[in-house]
Amino acid sequence: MPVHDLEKTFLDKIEREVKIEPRDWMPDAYRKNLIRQISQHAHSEIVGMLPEGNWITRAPSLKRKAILIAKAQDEAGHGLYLYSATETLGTSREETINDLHSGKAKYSSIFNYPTLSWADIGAIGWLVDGAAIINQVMLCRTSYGPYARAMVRICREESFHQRQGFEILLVLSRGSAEQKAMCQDALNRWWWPSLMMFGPRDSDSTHSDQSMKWKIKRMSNDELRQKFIDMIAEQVKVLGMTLPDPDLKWNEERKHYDFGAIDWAEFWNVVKGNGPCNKQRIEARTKAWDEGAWVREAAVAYAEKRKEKSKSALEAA
Ligand code: BYC
Repeated sequence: MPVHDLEKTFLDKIEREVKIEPRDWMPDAYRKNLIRQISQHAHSEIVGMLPEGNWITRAPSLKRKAILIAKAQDEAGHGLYLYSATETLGTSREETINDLHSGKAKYSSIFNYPTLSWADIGAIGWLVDGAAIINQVMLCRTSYGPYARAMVRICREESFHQRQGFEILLVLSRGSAEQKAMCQDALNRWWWPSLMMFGPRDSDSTHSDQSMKWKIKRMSNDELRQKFIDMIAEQVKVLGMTLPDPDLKWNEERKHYDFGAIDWAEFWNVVKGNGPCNKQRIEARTKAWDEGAWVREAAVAYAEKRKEKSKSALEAA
């Protein structure tokens, strides 16, 4: 079929909300854009385990430790679904992971901030997973089938994560003066970086226009950010805490919360690799990859042995 007709069929599917599947024809730029976004999403899940991992050995009780381990394990699983979805687009996992280690591929800016107290684990669950859900609910309707299907399961697990985070903060917010202060301090530090998770303002977003046309993205960065702010500004009242933004105010006319200026210079600085923990995060991932080489080699050797065994069994039959 001529490319023109293939493209027409592709666009027609997008228009009719029919999912694009791995073996379908797709424009090169669509494939590239998806590889970029899905692999970055996978890296975020994997790197995102590091700030939380910092607290597994120091969780305040056995129950808290078990919950945190389960949450980090979910994130490893999310990373794996997403690496697999990336592979369906014709790229190898090694290539994708090399791009993370070499600094070519990004991961969410939020994971370049340190987790200084136990309350940070609550703030990550409530704010970071909360922001992730708002973004990912939209991605359940993304046009690429494997990505959309992975998102459905991921969103279910993320809602549990968000609730566990909120519960950690709720307990602290009802505790001693010291615990209350710890809770407020965590919110003060995580609020602005969590707003940056949605990406640059729409006017500065490179990919949004095309991604919206192809229905990879179904809502813009600014729309999702506003949705998140409206949700959190209400939920924070239950905690009896405040958000560190004096300009945060309900606007009756807009039916949304107004909010103060985001420090975009800080965002770009972190994205470019100069955040508080960028170096540490990549070093930890590279070390884990190198030290895990023997596991990958053993898995390949085992798979080959099994293949050989079933081949000889077939020949003997
Ligand atoms: N951080 O054109 P734009 C989780 C980059 S993990 C770093 O608007 P796009 C969790 C962007 O990549 C869930 N970079 O981009 C895990 C682009 O640069 P490139 C994480 C950012 O793609 C463990 C440039 O800026 N969620 O929940 O249309 C523990 C221009 O941006 C960021 C996802 O990954 C950022 N925040 O829109 C706890 C969601 N923002 O690639 C929790 C999937 C932008 O041209 N991703 N950049 O070099 C998306 O939905 C979209 O990629 C974004 C950005 C909305 C993030």
